Amino acid sequence: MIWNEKMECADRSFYEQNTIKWLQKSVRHAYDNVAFYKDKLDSIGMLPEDIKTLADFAKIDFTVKTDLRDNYPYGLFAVPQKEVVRIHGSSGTTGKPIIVGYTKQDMDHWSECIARLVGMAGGSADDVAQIAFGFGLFTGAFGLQQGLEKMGAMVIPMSSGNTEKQLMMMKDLGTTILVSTPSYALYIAEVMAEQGYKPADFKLRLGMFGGEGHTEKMRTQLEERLGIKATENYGLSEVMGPGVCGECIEQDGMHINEDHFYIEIIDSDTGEVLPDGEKGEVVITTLTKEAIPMIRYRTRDISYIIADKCACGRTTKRLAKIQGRSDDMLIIKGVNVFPSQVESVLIGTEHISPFYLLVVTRKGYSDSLEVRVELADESLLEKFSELENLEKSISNKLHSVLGLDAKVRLVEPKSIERTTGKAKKVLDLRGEA
Ligand code: DLL
Repeated sequence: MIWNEKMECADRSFYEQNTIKWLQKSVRHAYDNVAFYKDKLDSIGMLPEDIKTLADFAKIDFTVKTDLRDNYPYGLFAVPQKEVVRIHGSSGTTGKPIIVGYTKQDMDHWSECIARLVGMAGGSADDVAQIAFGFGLFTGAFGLQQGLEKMGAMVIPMSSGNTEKQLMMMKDLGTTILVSTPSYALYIAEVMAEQGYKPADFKLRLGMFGGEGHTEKMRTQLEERLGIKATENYGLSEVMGPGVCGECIEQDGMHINEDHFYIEIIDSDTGEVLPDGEKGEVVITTLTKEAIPMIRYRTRDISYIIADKCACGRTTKRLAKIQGRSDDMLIIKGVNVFPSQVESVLIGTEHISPFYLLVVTRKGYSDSLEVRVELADESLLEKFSELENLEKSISNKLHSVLGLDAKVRLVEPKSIERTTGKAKKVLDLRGEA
């Protein structure tokens, strides 16, 4: 169902006419209330009202993650603390988190954006949604919860972990939508099979996955193992959390909530804005955020914009599946390697499980990549020549995709750590030599 037809199916001219006005308004709010943005505009002699075209807007310097760290905790807030009703933070593992805030109106907008995403994914008020993201500073769980409730769905706030209980609730309460990271969903599917369940034993029909990417092959695995249609959605704490964009059932790019976010794609090296369809770094500007507006925030995520009409009837532009993060990219012997390239080779290969780990080491000046691949079951453990053939065939495939020799190490079933949140797929030991 289309939650907000007026906004999601508006004529393109509506967005073309209003985007500049919305940008001006958001920049004005930031300029008037946050010294950081006032300095940014003053340094180029620009006032918010000088933004007459998208090219004018592109003259404003980018905002980056360290700007949030440098202004920790409240330095980028644009409203007095008493107007802030909620705090969230980034999922970073080391150091101080990034802190973001929401006013009452921000919370309303957030629920609205998520309700649209639920509709896009094919959810409705009839659904029972199990949230298996961790509740806490992470934006995923609370964000999805309030939007699902706005839609009228029934929410089960399970949080992450305790997988057997997740399955019990899923079965007993008749869960129809699973909300989690794709890697946790895969783990849930594994435990489901171990316990002798089949997808048909559950009412599950839809996955709303996000917080990290997954390849198309991984999507197929999730759909088959859980008996669902798997959709994904994208966002980041700095600009709201989930709610920026989400896939419709066509599964071909994520519809952007264009009345709340303006997305540019830039060339990471030159900073130049690229046309629709060209791949580069995603830069997001919030159009309505009150508590902490973000102007031209560099996400480090790599994607492109799909502007043609979607078969679902929505007219909003779409963000293609995130291709990786520029800081996920490994450079090994001068070759660029994204974990997603490795995943695209591994997933679906016979005899191996979808869990893997990339280990990068350095000896002297030479880097090497080892790909730890887990055997699906014990059946090959004693068969030396078959193991050797499997290893060789994976290594050849990796060579043709990566253009690099990677050592493939087959490891025992269940020996790679499972995750209930965002998976860590790379162990880079180069700094430790
Ligand atoms: O992960 C917000 C979120 C929660 C989005 C739940 C969707 C669902 P952060 O913890 O700040 O916020 O992490 C943001 O996660 O810059 C991407 O690198 C990555 N990410 C999030 N969703 C996707 C996705 C949330 N669908 C960072 N595909 C972002 C690929 C994603 N990467």
